[in-house]
Amino acid sequence: MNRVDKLLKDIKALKVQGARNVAKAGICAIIWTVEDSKAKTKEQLIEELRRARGKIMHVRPTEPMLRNMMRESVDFAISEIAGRPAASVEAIKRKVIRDEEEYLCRMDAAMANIAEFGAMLLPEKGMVVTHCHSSTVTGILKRAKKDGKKISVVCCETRPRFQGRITAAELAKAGMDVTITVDMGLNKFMKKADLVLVGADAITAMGDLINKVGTSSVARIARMNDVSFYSAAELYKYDPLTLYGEREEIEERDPKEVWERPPRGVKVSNPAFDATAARYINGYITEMGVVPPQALSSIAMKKLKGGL
Ligand code: RUB
Repeated sequence: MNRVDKLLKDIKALKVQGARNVAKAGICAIIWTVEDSKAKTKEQLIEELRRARGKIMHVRPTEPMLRNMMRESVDFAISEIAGRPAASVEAIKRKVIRDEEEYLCRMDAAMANIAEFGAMLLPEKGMVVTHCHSSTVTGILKRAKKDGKKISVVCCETRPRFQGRITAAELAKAGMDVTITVDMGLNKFMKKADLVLVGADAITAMGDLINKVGTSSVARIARMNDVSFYSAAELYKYDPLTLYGEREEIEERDPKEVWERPPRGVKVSNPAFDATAARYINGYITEMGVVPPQALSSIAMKKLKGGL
């Protein structure tokens, strides 16, 4: 198995998890495709890039950030190749790799902005509830700590794959006050929470949020307790297809993740994500600032250069 296929297998198996990490891995897979390419002509290189993009885009269905970045970066690479008729194939490969690395740098810059905006939103001292593991959320929380804020964090364990443990371990390592609870154990904490902060896998044209299954219940519990609910998301999480009425496909994962050998007659449901309606969301923390769900679509469309 070549290293690109191995990486895609790791994404499928959640060894690489979270929308940003998956999108970064997608860019990395394009870089490796070019590094390992045997293409002798530009046409062959374009064909290899298109084939790799097709494979990468479909590795996790509910990840518009991956799709958007694959569309944009590979389209850009193809236009660069076409626009340099005099350049050698080797020179073109080097250029494509540099451009893809630029995408990774821009992702880091966007993350730094989100961390700054998010940290400003948090109180000087207080409790934040989160769900699953979002690198964007942990980035904000660590930035808040660096800014001197005293934040305690409660995270759900996030069955069946326990991504909450990744969050808890990461924040504890960063020296933060963190508690993990069973997924339905939030009630006790929500009464005292100042804010809920979750990540995003997809955002629809209506401003609805698709994130780890259970997020919509967390949002409802927050609303019942009058606690503000924010999602931290790069604008690439927006899915432009939803502007045309397309529904976000929710990934259904292997039932064995829930119950290895259930008794005969027991059906197992294992959706990876669920949808939280915009009305439960106070705002999205993006690289352009904190925006209400209703405004996200128009701001995101400006960033997604290729649109669809
Ligand atoms: C992860 C998850 C995260 C988002 C955002 O689900 O739902 O909240 O992907 O993460 P899974 P990030 O573990 O199934 O990938 O902020 O890192 O993009």
